[in-house]
Amino acid sequence: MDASSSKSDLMARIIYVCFFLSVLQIQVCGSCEPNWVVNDGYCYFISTGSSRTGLSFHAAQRACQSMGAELTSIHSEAENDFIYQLMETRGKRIVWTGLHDTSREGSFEWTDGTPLDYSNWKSGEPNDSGFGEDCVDMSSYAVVNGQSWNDNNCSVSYPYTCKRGGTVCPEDIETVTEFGTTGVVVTWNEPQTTELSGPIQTMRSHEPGTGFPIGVTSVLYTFMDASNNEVTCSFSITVETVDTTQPNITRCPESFESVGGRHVTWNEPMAVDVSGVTHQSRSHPPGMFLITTTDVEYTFTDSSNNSATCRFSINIIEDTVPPVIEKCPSDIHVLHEFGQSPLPVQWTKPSASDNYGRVMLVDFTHTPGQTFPDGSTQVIYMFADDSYNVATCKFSVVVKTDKSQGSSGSSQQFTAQRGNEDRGFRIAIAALVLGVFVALCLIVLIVIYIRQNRRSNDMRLNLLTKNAQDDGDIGL
Ligand SMILES: [Ca+2]
Ligand SMILES: [Ca+2]
Ligand SMILES: [Ca+2]
Ligand SMILES: [Ca+2]
Repeated sequence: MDASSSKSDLMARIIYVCFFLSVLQIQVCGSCEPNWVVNDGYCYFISTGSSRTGLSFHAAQRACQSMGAELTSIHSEAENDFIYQLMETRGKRIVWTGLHDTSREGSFEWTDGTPLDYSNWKSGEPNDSGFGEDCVDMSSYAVVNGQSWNDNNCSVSYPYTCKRGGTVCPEDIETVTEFGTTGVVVTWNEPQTTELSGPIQTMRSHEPGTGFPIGVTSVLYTFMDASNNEVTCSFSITVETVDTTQPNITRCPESFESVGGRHVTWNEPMAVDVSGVTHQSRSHPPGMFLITTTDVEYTFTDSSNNSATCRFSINIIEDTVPPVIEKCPSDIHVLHEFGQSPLPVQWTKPSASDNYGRVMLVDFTHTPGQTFPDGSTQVIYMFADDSYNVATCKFSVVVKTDKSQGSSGSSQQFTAQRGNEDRGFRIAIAALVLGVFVALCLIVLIVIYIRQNRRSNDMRLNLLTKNAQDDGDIGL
């Protein structure tokens, strides 16, 4: 697309929008009145009626002046194109412009007094043909090489186009800012006016590019010329808040495995949001899971339908190893004396551990402290892990009544545990060793005593012999 077609497309869109809005009597394209169209700071009008009904040049001029305007003067190709588009939009094939040479033949001038700085004469025009042609029309159907102006007889009735100064005022501005902020910087093209001439003083309530708070703010421009003629332009700036930020999820769990345990729990994720989390959903709550991999998903949604998702997986691995029972009691033998009441039988409860997770005592037949009847009774403890692998502890309580014993005592409980047998054996050996040691000591003491006694007798015999010799010597 070349520059000229792009330009004409843009112009067409502007005309269409402004026309449409003017039909709705909404002045958003400037300060032009309804049925007038703003362009580059000026307001334009095309007479109503069919394409062939209209007024003479001078009647058309008076009609424009009655609306505070003049027949249209054209000063650029862009403005000329704009008039073409306006004519097509309103269904006009030909209109009077404000150009004429009624004052002096061949000296064309605009009725609004602006300089003749642009022309678009059709080839061979102006020709002042017939009885003289002093007023200029432009036709949308007779454009040759982009040119369509023609001098014509001023008394011919044609539709006409009027033009007057206007003020280009920005449309109302609506913008948004993220929830939680206090305002936003807004900028706009500053309004212009062609309604006033000469040095114009501009006063504005707000500068473009400044911050505007949330809500509606009115912006007012006031233009004033040297004669204190005043034109105003106002528009509104509406700032609304939006929430485009998804909730922020905290502590989303990592994927994890659970071996054996099908009852799984975790710290559930949470989320925060500037406008609050209004909805939370989860695919699975903590609880029982199948032995497989399960994807778990939490979704948090805010009031503006922004959502955030936390995903993780739980892999349940099957446990086929049963618990291991520790300290399963050996069989217990109880000797019950005839005629006595049976006494409670005591044992230490067994326990169990598992390769994974917890172990539960799921069943048992007896408790320590119970009495048992004569004969053999089997005691059973049953343990299970989270995968329902079961381990069983069994032992017997054997009660035997001794009818040969008197009533000197009560029932006697002993166990056939190998540990107890070993302990008795060791005690017997120790007693035997101690007895041998004591016997040896006694033998040693007896030997020492015998020797000591023999030596005393020898000494006494020697003394008696010596005394007898001494007595004999004295008698001589
Ligand atoms: Ca002429
Ligand atoms: Ca002519
Ligand atoms: Ca949000
Ligand atoms: Ca297990």
